[in-house]
Amino acid sequence: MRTQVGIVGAGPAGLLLSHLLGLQGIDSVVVEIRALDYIMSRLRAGVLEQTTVDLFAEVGLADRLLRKGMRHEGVELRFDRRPHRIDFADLTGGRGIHVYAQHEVVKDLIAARQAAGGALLFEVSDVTVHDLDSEKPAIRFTDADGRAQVLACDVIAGCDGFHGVCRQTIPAGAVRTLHREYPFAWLGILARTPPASDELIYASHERGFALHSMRTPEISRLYLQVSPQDELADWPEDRIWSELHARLESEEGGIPDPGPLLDVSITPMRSFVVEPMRYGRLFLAGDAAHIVPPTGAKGLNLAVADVAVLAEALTDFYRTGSTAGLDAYSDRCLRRVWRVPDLSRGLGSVVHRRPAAGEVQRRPRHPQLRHTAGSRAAPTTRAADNTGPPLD
Ligand code: FAS
Ligand code: PHB
Repeated sequence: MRTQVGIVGAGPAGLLLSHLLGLQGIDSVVVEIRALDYIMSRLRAGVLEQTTVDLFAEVGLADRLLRKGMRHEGVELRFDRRPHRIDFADLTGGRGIHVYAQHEVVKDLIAARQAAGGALLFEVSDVTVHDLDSEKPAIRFTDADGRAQVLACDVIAGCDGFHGVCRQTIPAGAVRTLHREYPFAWLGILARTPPASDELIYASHERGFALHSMRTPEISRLYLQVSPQDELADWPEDRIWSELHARLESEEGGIPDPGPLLDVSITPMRSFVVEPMRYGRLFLAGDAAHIVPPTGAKGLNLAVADVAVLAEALTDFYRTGSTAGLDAYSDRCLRRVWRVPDLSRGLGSVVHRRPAAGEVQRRPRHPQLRHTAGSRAAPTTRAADNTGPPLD
């Protein structure tokens, strides 16, 4: 088999890259270890920056998003049992966010690839990547029918997530990895109960952090800060609801009624970045190159930004033969990536309760939140960051 760009992983990064390249007449093949049904139902992110929505609209991927997604023009920080709203639209000249589930984004991307006749190979196995420091790298894999395949390409895009094979194939010492584990995790639930708020609520409470998000007018998505040692068995349904109610309490209501749990999971909190995001003809994008705590709701949006830059660089490469864009790829993406841990940690450290934090660390939390919500400068920065910096 032969293609121009071999893509490992059919998450948002790999599928969007294949779509953007297809629009430029550049051939690609996507190889994915999981089944189509699985990746179209995998529960993940839910918040799209304005920058991501604008890009999707530009490349014909926003029809269903704009019809079914929920546009928010602000967010609520909840502390001292009171709501404090940050008005994104007012502070950014009309920008907002869209709440639209990641698996819906993946469905739209798959539909667009299938409509364009894109090559998507699911349920492959034994994926390995080779000759990355040559001009003819290759992806070896076993296809869904058990046949051994070799996909020769000019470039490989490693879009295979944090646990993927591509980054692990890079020789030790050729890249640097920076990571940090946080002393808390998030218990996430999906519940069939109408959201109790029209916008997201980030709640800081002495019992710990809570987040009220949603997926549809009938389905709420809620998160609780828990200990990284906790297991699902430690969190029976009634404990989840009583803790949510305690942490979301407010003089002005806005607390969801308990409802049937559709999904419960615990996600560890970590930051991880690999530098550079490239090795020879292998370009890493999305979670394969960086993981950020979900406090900033940036994971999916960063993956989108990476492949927008990579698609532009590859288009230039195939149009003009210039490798300038490819050579600048990692620096351009890392400039954006390094803004996020600070962002997430910035909010993360004030809304989360640090188990070992002493009085000196705990006391400033709410005054900091009051500043974040109260003045004009701080919320403007927060609004600009949440709605997404422009693709530069
Ligand atoms: P993905 O992980 O989405 O996709 C990688 C793909 O590669 C997968 O389909 C995988 O099956 C495939 N793959 C792996 N190894 C392979 C191999 N060897 N060969 C072929 N294919 C291979 N972000 C938020 O902003 N908000 C959230 O609420 C949020 N919740 C999250 C919850 C969880 C449990 C996780 C893990 C992440 C969450 N994120 C969230 C971050 C998430 O949205 C990611 O940033 C986003 O999925 C990144 O997209 P990709 O880089 O495409 O990676
Ligand atoms: C979500 O809706 O899943 C979500 C929203 C905001 C976050 C993280 C997750 O910061």
